[in-house]
Amino acid sequence: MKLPTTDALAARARAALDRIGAAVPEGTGLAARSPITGEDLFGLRPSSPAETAAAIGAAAEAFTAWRTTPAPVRGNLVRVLGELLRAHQDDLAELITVEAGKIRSEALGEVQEMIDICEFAVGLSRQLYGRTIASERPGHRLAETWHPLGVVGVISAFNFPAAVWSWNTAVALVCGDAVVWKPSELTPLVAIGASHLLDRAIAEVDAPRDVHRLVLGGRDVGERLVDDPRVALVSATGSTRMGRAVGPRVAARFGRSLLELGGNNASVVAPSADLDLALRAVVFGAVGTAGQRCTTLRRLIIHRDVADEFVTRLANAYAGLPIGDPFDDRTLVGPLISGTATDAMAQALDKAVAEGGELVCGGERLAPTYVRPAIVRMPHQNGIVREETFAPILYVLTYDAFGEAVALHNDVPQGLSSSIFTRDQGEAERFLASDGSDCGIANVNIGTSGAEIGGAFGGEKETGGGRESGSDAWRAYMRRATNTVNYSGTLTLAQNVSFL
Ligand code: UN1
Repeated sequence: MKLPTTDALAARARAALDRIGAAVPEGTGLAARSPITGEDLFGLRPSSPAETAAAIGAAAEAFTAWRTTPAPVRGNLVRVLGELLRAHQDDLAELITVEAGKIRSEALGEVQEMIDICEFAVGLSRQLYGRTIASERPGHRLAETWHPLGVVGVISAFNFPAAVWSWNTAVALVCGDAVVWKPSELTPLVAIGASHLLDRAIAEVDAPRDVHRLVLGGRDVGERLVDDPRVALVSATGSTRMGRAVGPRVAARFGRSLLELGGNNASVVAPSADLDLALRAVVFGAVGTAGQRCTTLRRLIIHRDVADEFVTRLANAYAGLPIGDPFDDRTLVGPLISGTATDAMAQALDKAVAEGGELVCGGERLAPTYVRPAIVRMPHQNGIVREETFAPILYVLTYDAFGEAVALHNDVPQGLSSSIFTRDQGEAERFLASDGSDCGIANVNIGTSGAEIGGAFGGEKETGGGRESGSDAWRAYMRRATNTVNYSGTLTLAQNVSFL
C-alpha cells in the first residue's frame, strides 16, 4: 500500500493552517497525529485547568453582550463564517483528511455540511419564533418568548471533527449563546483551523471576541466543561459510555445536556426492493468513512428470499473496494482512526464467529490502521451484534415476515438511524409508523447515513435523545419564558379562583 510519509502529511497540515491563517500552538502534552500513517505529526500544548476555566469565564462575559445583540445581527456573524468556510473548503477538508483519514470527497462533504448549517442558521436568525396562545381571561395576552441560554460547551468526536461543532455553534450563536469547544484529542488541527475561521468572522463583524473559545486536551478538559455551573448546556457527541458519564454529572448541577451517542443502525431489505439501488446504498452506508460514522450501517436485515443473492453481490462489491491513501482520488476506504480501532474490529469479528457468525468476507488488516471491510452473516442478534463497534463490520440477519424484521430492527439498545428498502408502500409506511422503527431517523429507499442538515439529527434510547442541526433543534439552545400580560385593568384570577 503506497502511503504518504508522515513528514509530507505534517507539511500538508501546516500549509492548510497557513492558508487559513491559524497559528499552531506547538508544545508538548498533546500530539497531532494522522491515522494515514498512524504517526505523530507534531506536539501541541493542551489547555491547562486555569486556561479552561478562564475560557469559560470569558465566554460567560461575552454572553452578556451577545444575548442583547439582535438575532439577525448575530446571524450576520454566521453568514461571514459560512463565506469563510466556502473560501477555505479545500483547506479544512485537507486537515480533515490528514487528521481523521476521510477520503477527499467525504472531507469536502463534511465542510459542505458546515456551509449548509451556516446558511440554515442565518435564515433561522430571523425565525426564532415564539407562540401567542389564547388566554382564558379577557384582556390578557399569553405568549412565549425564547431567550438566549448562556454558555454552550461543545464536546465533539473525531469522526465528524468539524461538522458537528458547526451544527452546534452556528445555531447556538444565532440563538445568542457563547460557545466553548472541546474537540476530540484526536483531531486538534481541524479544530484549530475551524475555530480560527470563526475568530476571523468575529473580528470582521466586530462581535465580542470571546463569544467562541477553543480548549484543547483530553477527558479532563471535557470534565471541566461538564462540571462548570457557568456552562448552561453541554452538547456532547461520542460513545454511550461517555454519555453515561456526562449526562448524570450535568444533571446533578441542573445543567442541560444534549447527547448524541452510539448508533447500531440497520436497513431492512424487503423482497420487493430495487436491489441495485439498495446495493449501492448499503455499500456506502456500511463502508463510507470506513464504517466510522454514528450513522454507519451496521446491521442488514434482509428477507430470506433475496438474502443469498444480495450477500453474494455485496461481497463482490466489497472485493472491488479501493482501500488506501485517502488523498488518492480512487480510494473509497481510508484508514481507521487508530491501531486500537483496528484491534477492536478484529476482536468483534472473533466474537461474532464464536457466536456462530459466518465471515463472508473482509476483516484482514492491511496495515496498522487499514482493514478490509467485513460482512458477517449472523444466526441471531445476541452478543456482539447488539454493540456498536466503530469499524466497517456489517452483520447480516434474515427474516421471513415483515413484523419479524421490525422486531429485530428495534431489539438493540441504540436508536439513531434506520431505513427500509421496499417498493411496497404499506411496508414503507408501517416502518415509519409509531410501532415501526424506534429510531430518531427513519428512511425509505435511502441508507442510514448521510443525513441532510435541514432535519433534526439524533436518536432515542442509548443514543441519548438529543436533537441537533435543523428543524426546531434550535430550541435546545434557548430558554423559554411564558408571558401573561394583563391589559384589562382588572385583576382576574385563572381557574375562576376568587381571592380578596
Ligand atoms: C456523525 O457520525 O456523528 O448523517 C454525524 C450523516 C452525517 C453526520 C454524521 N450527515 O451521516
